[in-house]
Amino acid sequence: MMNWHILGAGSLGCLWAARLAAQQHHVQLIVRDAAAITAYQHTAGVGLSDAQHHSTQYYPVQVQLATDSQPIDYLLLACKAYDAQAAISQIAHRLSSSSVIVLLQNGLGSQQAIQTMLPHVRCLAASSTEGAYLLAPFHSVFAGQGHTQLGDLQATTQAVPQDLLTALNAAGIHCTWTTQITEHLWRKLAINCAINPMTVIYNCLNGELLHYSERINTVCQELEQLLQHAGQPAAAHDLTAQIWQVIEKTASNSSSMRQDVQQRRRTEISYITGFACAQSIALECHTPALHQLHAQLHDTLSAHGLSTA
Ligand code: NAD
Ligand code: KPL
Repeated sequence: MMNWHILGAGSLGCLWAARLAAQQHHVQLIVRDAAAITAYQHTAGVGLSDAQHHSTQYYPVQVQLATDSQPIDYLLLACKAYDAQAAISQIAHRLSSSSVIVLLQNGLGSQQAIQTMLPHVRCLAASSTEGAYLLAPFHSVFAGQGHTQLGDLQATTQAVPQDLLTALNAAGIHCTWTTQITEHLWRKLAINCAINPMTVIYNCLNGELLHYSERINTVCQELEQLLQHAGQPAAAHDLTAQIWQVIEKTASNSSSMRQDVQQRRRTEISYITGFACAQSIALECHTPALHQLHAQLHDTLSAHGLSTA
């Protein structure tokens, strides 16, 4: 059995906690403060429901604060990208060179920042198509079955963590090892850059982006160039066609960023178009339509009274 700490008791944190606990792994949820511990003590445990809410199971996992002294073997970092560095700083003293961290954050930038903070810790980045939301505190709904790609963020001579992959798959966390996680993250970033901001700006479902095909195509071409400049030719290959396929497949979806705006939650803009624009400047890649998109998203978030960071 493995010892897992899960930092961030939100949608994905609870989804992973429940499935790992169901397999008898030792799971500790690391929560923000004493009030969160008290709130958890008033629940029946971490709840997990299926998408139709037909069945719910509760798992009595333990909760603790970041200040706990217990060393950490396996850590799942399940907070938003903008909270990731601060969250890791709080538990950094509990990590060692034998710890393994799985980073679930969307976008790019937070993962590299954490690996830089912790050069001697094995950081695995995840790119996942699983979907979950919270029905109540500590109660997650497994809304969309999906697949998770996992891989090392920095070059390593260490072996593929087969025990980890076996344990995750046995827990129903369908995952595959990749030696190209950065390529997957860049490709997902490009898809999210092309789709999510426009669904917020035009307040539309993914499929309705067909009405803005000229703008999408221009942004896609710039993203292809950016991926080439970033040394990611495989991620750039056929990007525009791939993005249109995702739009078609997810036509009736409201993007995660649009859902955040509608629910008045902070978005991960800085790790999506913000990161892409910063990279295009650093790499001297001319992407005017992408910068315009980022600026318009920024203004739209401001108009909604939401954070632009
Ligand atoms: P969430 O907002 O539901 O949960 C994050 C949790 O982390 C919150 O409970 C927050 O209070 C907690 N947190 C933040 N800083 C903390 C700290 N210092 N100490 C303790 N707790 C802290 O987020 P989520 O939906 O689970 O998403 C997590 C990441 O996964 C995001 O980057 C998101 O984009 C990505 N993601 C989510 C989904 C999904 O379906 N929910 C799918 C794919 C990717
Ligand atoms: O990942 C997505 C998101 O909503 O964040 C997709 C569906 C690919 C684009 O909306």
